[in-house]
Amino acid sequence: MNINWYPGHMKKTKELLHENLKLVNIVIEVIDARIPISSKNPDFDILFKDKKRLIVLNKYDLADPVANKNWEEYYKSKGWTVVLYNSTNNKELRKLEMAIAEASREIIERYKKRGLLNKTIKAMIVGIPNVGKSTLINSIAKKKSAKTGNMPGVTKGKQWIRLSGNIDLLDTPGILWPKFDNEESALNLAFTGAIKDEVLVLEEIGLKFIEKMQHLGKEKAIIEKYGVENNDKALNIMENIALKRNLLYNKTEIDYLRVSSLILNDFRSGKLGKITLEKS
Ligand SMILES: Nc1nc2c(ncn2[C@@H]2O[C@H](COP(=O)(O)OP(=O)(O)O)[C@@H](O)[C@H]2O)c(=O)[nH]1
Ligand SMILES: [Mg+2]
Repeated sequence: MNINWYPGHMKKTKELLHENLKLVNIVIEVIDARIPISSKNPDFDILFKDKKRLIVLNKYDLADPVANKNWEEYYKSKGWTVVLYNSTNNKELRKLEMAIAEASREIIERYKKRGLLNKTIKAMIVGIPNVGKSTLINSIAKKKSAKTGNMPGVTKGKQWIRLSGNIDLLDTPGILWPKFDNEESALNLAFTGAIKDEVLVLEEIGLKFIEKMQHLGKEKAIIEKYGVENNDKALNIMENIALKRNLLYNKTEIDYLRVSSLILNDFRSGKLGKITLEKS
């Protein structure tokens, strides 16, 4: 699979990321709990090596509860603060604030020793497309008042959102690019919608998704959702779904595009159940 990622805009996006990184002590990396490896790029460990890290396993409401626990432990064992989060539920905001406070503790201690009691901690949100950065920032901004930064060293016009515990969050996220080092990661990104459908052959992605579910031993989620007969061949399952749902051309031919869209949209919106595509 050959995917052209971010044609053209990447240079400017990278420059902005580097500029904003200089302003913050903490990097809040949002990843997709359904694909906790593919929605991360190991290159960023170098990019963020001087920063405190908070890993937000976002969309955990769509992911498998047991896998969520395992992934939380996995990233904690790397020494990072980790939080399972649902950006669409602002009742969870307190949980996020507490995680940010935990990640800030060391820096606050250091400030205290130097007599800097009221110094604010500055944080920014980063992540690849579609992990929920904007949803997260908007939900925070709605609850908190945004203020224009006029602090020394802060570029004029940048907006900061004040969180509890003297923490200022930059209101624009840093956009990262995923690593396409193997087809499996690229497919995982396609399944979750992190790659725009327009650049994909959706019929192929739908088929690969059924194969992936078979590989994970989770094909039952598909079989039961659409009430079709199971089959070792993913293509047969797909065709059975199309027949069942009447997704046909001229009343006879399978409409592979529509049946693929149906399955992928149902997965993306959680209608196939809580599914994690990667094992820790
Ligand atoms: N179920 C669920 N959906 C989410 C969550 N966070 C974001 N989304 C959805 O994921 C999609 C992409 O979110 P967006 O904030 O635009 O991602 P961004 O590209 O990282 O800014 C949107 O449809 C959001 O509603 C979450 O925690 N749970
Ligand atoms: Mg966004």
